[in-house]
Amino acid sequence: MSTSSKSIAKSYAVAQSRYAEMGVDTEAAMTALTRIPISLHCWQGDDVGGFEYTGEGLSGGIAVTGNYPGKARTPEELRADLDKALSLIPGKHRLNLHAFYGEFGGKKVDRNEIKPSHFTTWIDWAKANGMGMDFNPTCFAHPKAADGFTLAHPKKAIRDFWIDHCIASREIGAAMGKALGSPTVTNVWIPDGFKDTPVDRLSPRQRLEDSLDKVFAKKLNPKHHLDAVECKLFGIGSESYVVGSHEFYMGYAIKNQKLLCLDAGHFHPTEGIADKLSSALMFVPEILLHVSRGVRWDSDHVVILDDALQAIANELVRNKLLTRTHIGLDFFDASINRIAAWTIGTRNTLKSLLIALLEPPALREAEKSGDYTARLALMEDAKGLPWGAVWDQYCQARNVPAGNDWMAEVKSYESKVLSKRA
Ligand code: RNT
Ligand code: ZN
Repeated sequence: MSTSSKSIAKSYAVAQSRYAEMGVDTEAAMTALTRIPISLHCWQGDDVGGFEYTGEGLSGGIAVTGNYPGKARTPEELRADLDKALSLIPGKHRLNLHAFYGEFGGKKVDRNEIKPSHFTTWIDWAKANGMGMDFNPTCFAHPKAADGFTLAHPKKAIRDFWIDHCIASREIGAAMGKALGSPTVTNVWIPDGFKDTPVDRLSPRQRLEDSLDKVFAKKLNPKHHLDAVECKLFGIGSESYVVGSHEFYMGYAIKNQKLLCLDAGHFHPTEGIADKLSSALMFVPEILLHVSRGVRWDSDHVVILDDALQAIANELVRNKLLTRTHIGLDFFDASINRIAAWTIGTRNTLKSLLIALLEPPALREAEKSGDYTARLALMEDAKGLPWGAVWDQYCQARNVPAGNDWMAEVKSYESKVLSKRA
């Protein structure tokens, strides 16, 4: 049964007055939500496969499990799937592309040879959709990354190859940002690390700093392009040591005033990233978020509306950090319908932001007056406020299915399109 527009309007009216009693303007919250773009990661659509000539398997200590039928095999299929997902997500968003999703016309174009021209169709597609784009060098799934090191490799020739790839990626990012009139965040993540306990933890980090300095040597116009660096605690095959740790990149980003990328799955399993935002943003210019969900390890499960996600959204809204935070997604699940995965994860991220935007001012007032009993009581009661009715209204007003109605669209796309992909 689909959600009827009459019942949505009715529930919303009740919710609106309930929130008004608490001093919350639901219309203002919805307007604020429309201004928050989420960068959808292309790699959920094809299990981090990319479109290169090599067919090199995924590597770099990240892994996708599952073989749900219908994954995108070509750029056209991936764009069609993204179109479908975007039609089920309220608001204007962005596309986050990895370098190995370039369109190389079946030719061997190695990573150090990529050019903005390999991304023209993506840029045109984003332009037609009124979307900005973000970008990433792909420092994995390549023979020159096979021994687990890239920018911190002991061999200069290998380091130089990856430096050139990252430089090429920044140029592509800048071209995207210029073409689309909104800065592209190009995020450098490398897998470099050791499976077992290293003797020398320092030299690889010195090499990484040197490589990054070379990658970032050319100044690019911040109107078109921003650099981010992503830290990590461990990966599969780099359990004992990751060169680009949190401390490394926190230091590097502060020293060089780069964006720090915080991925929700890149810390100890019970460590959240929410509490890092207010601190990091005192010292780095901006933040890139990789909203993800680790289950026991950095498993990149689809984002759900859990406490960790809500804590991130609360921090961003309460401290007015949204203008300096770029929100991107980073999960990949091949065990369920991939378009549903995008839709669920993105809608949940938006829901968490809406809930944060609807927070009653009484919480902060209780804290200010030193009444921590009231703060806790209000915080817990706020969880029961009718935000779901506001969400449905938000979706309906933007011509996007409310409630669970989007699932019917995914099912129909699955039978009409995905099931035909062998
Ligand atoms: C890996 C990082 C990185 C990747 C993507 C594909 O642990 O999270 O962001 O997931 O670049
Ligand atoms: Zn990430």
